[in-house]
Amino acid sequence: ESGITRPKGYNVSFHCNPDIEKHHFGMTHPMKPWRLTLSKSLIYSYGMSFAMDNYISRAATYDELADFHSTDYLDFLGTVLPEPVPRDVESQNPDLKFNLGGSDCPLFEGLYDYCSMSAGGALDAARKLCSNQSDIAIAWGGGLHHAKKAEASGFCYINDIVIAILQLLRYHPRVLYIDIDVHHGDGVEEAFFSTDRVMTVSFHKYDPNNFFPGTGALDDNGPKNEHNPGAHHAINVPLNDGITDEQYDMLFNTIVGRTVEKFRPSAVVLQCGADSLAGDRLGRFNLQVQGHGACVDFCKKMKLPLILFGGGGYTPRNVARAWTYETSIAIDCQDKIDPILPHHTPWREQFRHETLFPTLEQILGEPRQNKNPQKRLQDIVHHVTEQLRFVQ
Ligand code: V1P
Ligand code: CA
Ligand code: ZN
Repeated sequence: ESGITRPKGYNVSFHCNPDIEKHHFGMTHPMKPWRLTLSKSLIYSYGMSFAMDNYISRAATYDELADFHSTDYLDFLGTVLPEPVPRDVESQNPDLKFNLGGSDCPLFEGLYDYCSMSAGGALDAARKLCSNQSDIAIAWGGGLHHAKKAEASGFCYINDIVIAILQLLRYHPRVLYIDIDVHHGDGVEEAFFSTDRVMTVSFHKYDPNNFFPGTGALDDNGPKNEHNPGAHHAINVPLNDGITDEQYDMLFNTIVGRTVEKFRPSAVVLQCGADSLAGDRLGRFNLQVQGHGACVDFCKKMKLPLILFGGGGYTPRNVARAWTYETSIAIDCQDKIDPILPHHTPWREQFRHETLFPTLEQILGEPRQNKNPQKRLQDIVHHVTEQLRFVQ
């Protein structure tokens, strides 16, 4: 009755695990795994599950995690116990091992299970692409882009994206990674610094002194020694507060379009962190659900095998709206769904406005001041275009 049918000529798989959603980082921590429950309930209420292959993802094994992470780190992660008293915001323990146990990466009940399950969903998605069973694989529980080989960082313990890309590289000669989370995708960038088989492109708020993680300047493009095949294969798009849909889409289409032309990837991974939306608790941009979703639409139109991952997103109702709209784009029913939220959605009280596309005024009252002059955006496009001359 919803009119939502399977997309013609291609398959979409949806990977989730209700056990991920039960975990929590602590009362005051901004990362809320239940935002996945909220997103899924909205997606299902629209009837979208009938248009996809739905899988409950399994937990990744120790060996699968060890494809990227050091065994010292994994062993420690597997044995640490939750802290009896949660730490105050910003308090850091000077003897933290592997950056575990601070305010950003707390030790909570079931931490290892949480990590192995989010990596499991990401790997399942990658495997569906490798076996050609899916053309688009969606894992909103994945996208934890800050984790390093032997270090937790910025709410991320296991880099499920790196593990998924390593799986894709077994079948695909070149993988393009794109990151629209408001934060720099530093962990993924660093993991592939020395290969020309992965190109990373991150759009993010950049302020080396006042915004996490402080890396990702325009001219940070990978170690530039002449023997490094990965030189020039990291693209960074540093932005200021308040960027709008229109500006972001111009940058995204131009930069991603030219990158695809030059790099010719055979698979694409898009991290759809929803903290780049207006009104996010940690973010600073003025993006709306439409502008965020336009990035997914652009990637889908490239007609290459595509993974959609989640990532950040700290105002759960907006996260749910964005990932619902983006699921509808993946299954090609964005023009069929009702912009008025379905009435029988559980958690209905979470959505103060009854629409999938709230206006900036509804979200913020007063939109955030846009500190991205047009001239600066042109300089960014120019730099990236010059950088791409070095590719291939
Ligand atoms: O700013 C910092 C560090 C902690 N200080 C010593 C500097 N951390 C940020 C981390 C943001 C992580 C984003 C993850 C992702 O990219 C991917 C999932 O979205 C941070 C912030 C902030 N406003 O940037 N931590 C916290 N806020 C925080 C607040 C309350 C409780 C715990 C952490
Ligand atoms: Ca980013
Ligand atoms: Zn983020």
